[in-house]
Amino acid sequence: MASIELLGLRISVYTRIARLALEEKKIDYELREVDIFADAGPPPEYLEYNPFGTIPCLKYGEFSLYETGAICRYIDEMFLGMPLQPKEPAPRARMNQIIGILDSYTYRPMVWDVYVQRIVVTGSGGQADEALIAAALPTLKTVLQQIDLWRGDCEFLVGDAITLADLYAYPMLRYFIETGEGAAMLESFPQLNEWMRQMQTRASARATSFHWGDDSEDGF
Ligand SMILES: N[C@@H](CCC(=O)N[C@@H](CS)C(=O)NCC(=O)O)C(=O)O
Repeated sequence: MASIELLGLRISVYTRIARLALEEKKIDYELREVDIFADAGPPPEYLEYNPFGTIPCLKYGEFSLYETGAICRYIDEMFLGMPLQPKEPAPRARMNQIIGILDSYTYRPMVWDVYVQRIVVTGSGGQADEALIAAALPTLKTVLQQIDLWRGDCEFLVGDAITLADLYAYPMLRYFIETGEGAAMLESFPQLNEWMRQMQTRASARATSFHWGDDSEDGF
């Protein structure tokens, strides 16, 4: 059998989503770090796999694939292991709706506008753009309200089995809760906070920790 390679970065949210899918399915793979954020831009050889320069990209023999949604669904449908998508149309649609919301209205404000400003920019001696952070928060609250409402009393975001919706939400929220604003917002949704704690204990979360040398992520 050909081996699976994932081109990406350990610190990248979308790389982690694909890794979580591989880990949950218990599939062997190799993470190959590609520094798309280098001053010179993505390495030219990477652009041959993905001309848009975003990560991750999956390689399986001669087959290569970029766009995390396509990668995760391929992993789930191609390989044996625990299913990561509901079979029934309504929960499957809800899962896809959550993924759409996370892609369209969450990733940029949550990770770039709040986390990067609050943690990365200030951590390197700069001044956070407070206006950018303030503008991001109302939308992020709406995102959490929606996810919390749909989840109800279920163990995971869509029903009582883990799905791709959980694997998408976790890495974004994991960065968000490192900020004061994110931690406070999540605490105002106690059930979602508990879901986060449960996600954090999973072997897949530990195996894909963002933080070098830290397998526990006991940061909140
Ligand atoms: N639509 C892409 C988005 C992936 C994405 O934005 N990845 C980030 C890293 S977490 C990235 O490559 N950013 C660089 C850029 O946008 O140029 C996907 O689903 O894979």
